[in-house]
Amino acid sequence: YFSWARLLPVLGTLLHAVQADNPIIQSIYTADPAPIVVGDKVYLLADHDENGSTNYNMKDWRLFSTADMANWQDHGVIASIATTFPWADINAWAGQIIARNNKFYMYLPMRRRGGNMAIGVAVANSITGPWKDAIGKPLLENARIDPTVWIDDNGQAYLYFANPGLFYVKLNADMVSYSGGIVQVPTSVSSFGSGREPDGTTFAEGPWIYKRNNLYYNVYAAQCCSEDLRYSTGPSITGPWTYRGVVMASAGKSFTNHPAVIDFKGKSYLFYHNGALPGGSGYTRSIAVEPFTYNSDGTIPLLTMTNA
Ligand code: FUB
Repeated sequence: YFSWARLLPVLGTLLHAVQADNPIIQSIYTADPAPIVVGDKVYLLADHDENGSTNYNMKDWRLFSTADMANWQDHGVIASIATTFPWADINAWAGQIIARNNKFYMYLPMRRRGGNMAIGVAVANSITGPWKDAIGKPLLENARIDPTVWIDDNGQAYLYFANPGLFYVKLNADMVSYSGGIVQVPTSVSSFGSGREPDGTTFAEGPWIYKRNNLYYNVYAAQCCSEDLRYSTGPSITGPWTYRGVVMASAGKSFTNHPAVIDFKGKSYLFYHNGALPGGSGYTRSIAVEPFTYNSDGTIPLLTMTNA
């Protein structure tokens, strides 16, 4: 016999399978999403904001995975400053994982003991670990943060990083060293729009570099602080970049935001963070995701946070 009482839980399950509720991780505070598709799953590297935090003194990095963009498995701490990087002391910030050589490489910013922010690199045979410091020292020093990595079609890997300014190095095939110098990307108004950053553009931090359909994208956190998300595109991984506009117009209850974009099972997704969980703020953030469809010319539509 027909009964709404029986049907509603089934409908609820079906809806949940289509779209996860934001924020997607509700058990802890998370920030700076870095998803990667591995096989039939998305793995999500996340920073971990401590309960009640009033600063960015984060200590470890977390991993989550999903096969359906609705149900997320918690793989726990995959690297921490205390156990993985003895040369660092605090500030486990925004990183990214990439696969190569039948291994996984993870680029992570943290503060060198008694020094500035630096970028380390960890390596693992499986994305769930165990992860080890690959070189026992920083790969990049001098206040570098927010690494994003991409392997171009010719096999050359590029590690971009930021703040202040936008830079890249060409990684060697071993993925744990680089050749040539650090290249600073010119941040002109035509590349990053006219804004209130010290260089007169909108580029602040958090670049996420990728290629899709012969177009290179640099989606980034803009106009610190409160940040929004904007993007530029270019004909090559080194640009020249052309400013394309706003992707998401706020950071919610956070004052930073941080983008990541992937395609998975035929859909495109923007990951970001805000302060949507109870107790949420600029230092107790939550990762969320919005599905979207590229416009036919490859531009990204303006997206709105849900459940912010
Ligand atoms: O989470 C610490 C820092 O805040 C990140 O490195 C920036 O991108 C901003 O989200």
